[in-house]
Amino acid sequence: MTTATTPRLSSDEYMKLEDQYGAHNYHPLPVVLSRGEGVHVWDAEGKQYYDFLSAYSAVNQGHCHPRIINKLVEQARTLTLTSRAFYNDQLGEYERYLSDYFGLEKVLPMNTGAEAVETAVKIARKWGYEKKGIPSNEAKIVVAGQNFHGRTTTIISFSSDPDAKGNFGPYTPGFVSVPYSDVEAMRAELDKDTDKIAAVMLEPIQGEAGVFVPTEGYLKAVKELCAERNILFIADEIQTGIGRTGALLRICGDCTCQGHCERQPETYVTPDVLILGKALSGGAYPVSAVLANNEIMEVIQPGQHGSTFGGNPLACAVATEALEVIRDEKLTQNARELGHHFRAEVQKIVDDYPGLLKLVRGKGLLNAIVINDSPESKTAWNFCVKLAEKGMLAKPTHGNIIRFAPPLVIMKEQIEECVGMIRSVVEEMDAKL
Ligand code: IF1
Repeated sequence: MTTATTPRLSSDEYMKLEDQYGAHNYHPLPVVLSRGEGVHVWDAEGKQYYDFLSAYSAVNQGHCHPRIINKLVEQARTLTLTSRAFYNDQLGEYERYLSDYFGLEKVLPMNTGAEAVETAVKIARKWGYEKKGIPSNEAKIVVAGQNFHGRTTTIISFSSDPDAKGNFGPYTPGFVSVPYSDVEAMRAELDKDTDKIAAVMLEPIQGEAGVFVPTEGYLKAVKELCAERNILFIADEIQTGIGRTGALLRICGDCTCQGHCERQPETYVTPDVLILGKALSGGAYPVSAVLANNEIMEVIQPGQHGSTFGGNPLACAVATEALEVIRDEKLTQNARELGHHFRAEVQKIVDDYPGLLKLVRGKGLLNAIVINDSPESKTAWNFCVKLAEKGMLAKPTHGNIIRFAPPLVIMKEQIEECVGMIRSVVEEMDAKL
């Protein structure tokens, strides 16, 4: 708590503190945030911004959503952590709620995204040995090039990003990478070693790769290839799930979304293993989960996996409320409608300034523009610095791509105001080309 005897520091001073005492594992934009509400955040000097990163899609419900925060405080006063050595009175109802919400029979609760991905990898391998009959220690999991699934030692073992991977070896074996959005490459790989492949794991849209949307029908085709070969399809919806892309999940299939998303059975598919994180708590607490049907989840027995904090009462209460907010406020629909509007408006800017902007792409409110310059250039970074000056926060990825992912509670007029800011930055930068 701030008291009268601890004066607040300036943004410069806060940045110096992080620089001096924190590990340098990030390179943040020079903005120090101290408050958030809905689509807005404020810096240490009180300047207001629209947040177009949403903590990498963790605050889909908006910053400090009052319902989620009230639930957090209420549960924090009652019971926070019991460990799984005992039952608690929140976990079972939460698991039932998640199971109904996403249409899969069982839930394994964890905390961070990377932990949930690790959990899915372990489940898939064990299923491979015990259900599919893969010879001991020979299971393979097929992933896609340019993937991002987190930062643990096993997960970076199948990364293609030299920064994420370099000098952290030796790496975990058992992963094969194929080009993303290429059905024939996937088919060839799955036909090579079919009896040893336990699973395929994909992001339904590649976030870190720069909001890379696969070709229409890709996910369904991969799911079919998997089903024909007794291979599990694992969907990492940590970033794409929970309304972000204008559907409850990017891969929706038979989910019991109760009218949440466009039901297009011909294009949507059901994953065998579903990984959720980020917005599962609305950003109020680290909550992740892996869902699968009984036949798969039953390979995990007591003592074989877990986490001190996984499934704690505070997490369960917060996550249930966060999902209810998505439903009650129709945030999935809002993401879909305003996403169309955003892309249409930004497309006009792209058309007007082809020298500076290459394209806009995305689904729902997970979008990106590609700057017409090399990934090594500073153009995208400078773009984001200028946007911040105007009152809008976004972050470059892969050098020349800028992701736009506001909280899903954003309104049409606010989208239009932000498109105006983008246009004015483009005008200023284009004049200097
Ligand atoms: C960072 C990106 C976003 C994820 C998918 C698992 C995880 C993530 C699909 C791991 C995490 C983050 C982490 C963040 C940057 C980030 C990111 F730029 F790398 F691509 F969101 F856009 N699967 N994504 O996107 O979840 O363990 O972090 O909870 O700072 O590393 P986590």
